[in-house]
Amino acid sequence: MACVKAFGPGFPKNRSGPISMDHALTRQKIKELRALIAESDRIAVVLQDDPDPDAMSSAIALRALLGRNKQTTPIFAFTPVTRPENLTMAHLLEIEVAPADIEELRSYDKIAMVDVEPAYFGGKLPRADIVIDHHPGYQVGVSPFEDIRVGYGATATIMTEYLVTAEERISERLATALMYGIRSDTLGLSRRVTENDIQAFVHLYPLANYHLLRQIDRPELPIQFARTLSHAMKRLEIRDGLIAIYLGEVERDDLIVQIADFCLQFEGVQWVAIAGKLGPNLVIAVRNHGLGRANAGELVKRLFGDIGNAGGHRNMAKAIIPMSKWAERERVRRKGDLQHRLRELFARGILGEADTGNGRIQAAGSRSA
Ligand SMILES: [Mn+2]
Repeated sequence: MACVKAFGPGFPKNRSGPISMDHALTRQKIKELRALIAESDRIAVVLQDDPDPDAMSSAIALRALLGRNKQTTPIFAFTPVTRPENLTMAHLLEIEVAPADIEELRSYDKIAMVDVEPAYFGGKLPRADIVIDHHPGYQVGVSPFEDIRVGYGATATIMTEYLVTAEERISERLATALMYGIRSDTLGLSRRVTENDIQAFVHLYPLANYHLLRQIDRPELPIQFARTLSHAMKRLEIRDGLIAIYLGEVERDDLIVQIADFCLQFEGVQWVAIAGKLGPNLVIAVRNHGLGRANAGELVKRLFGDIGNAGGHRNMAKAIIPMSKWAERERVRRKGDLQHRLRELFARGILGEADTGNGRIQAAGSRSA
């Protein structure tokens, strides 16, 4: 993996000790955390909807830190894991995420959450005792135990620091999960990465299982994907670093997402917009490499916020637009026309981002830098 090579195998030894791993703070936090929990407590760990690798790995790390197992400390989420890589991770690393149910959660002595904060759940949780997260913008001081480290690239980094400071053994499974969590939240140590994230990553590196990591990177795909893909490839055209494809009617939302992820891997591609008709809606999945100041979430809001639900992150976003609203505004429904219009909208939108300084379009081929 290039990202690790860049730091060299002697990377951690060349540093003057644990400069930024704040052991004193972390040791204090571990003491607080352990003091809060009674041996007999049943603890539920609740994750964000559609849990991601950072959330799942942090959950099993918390369990390990507290010396617990899946019976005494199960993991819950209100909606299941959907992304194929994340499903593969959960499967290969045997991380069970059960469907959350408010009534059931009431029966737990403590509720913990990692990589998410109480406000995310809008008051539907009966309680929130333990909160460990790195997301900015939430009110602090709402739970008995909080450790919010906004500068960190991943919650898995905080959890790694806990385990290291507590001198807990980090199993191969746990190291693999945490490393994958850090890697995916920081896009392979390229986004919002701090010294702490790199230190944690380097610590986990010799403990992880590379065979498993590779399997997670190349998940099994549903067979429908082949059909949708062959159809999509016939319509593939890369122009100005942009792929825009309208798939027509699709059976499942995740097929649109998978085609979008797949297309982003082609050489010279900076942006991908894949649309499909799903029931009464036009669903558009948007991807970019998260480089520069390009912002997919902002772009879809600008393009489609007036006719549908649109939003997301810098590197991935989605729009769900009632077909009737789309047709009313755009006046195209036929496959070829719709794809053509999709390309026009995105090409102009992406340029607009560059013009206003909201984004930057990298020259084709420069992204390997
Ligand atoms: Mn995270």
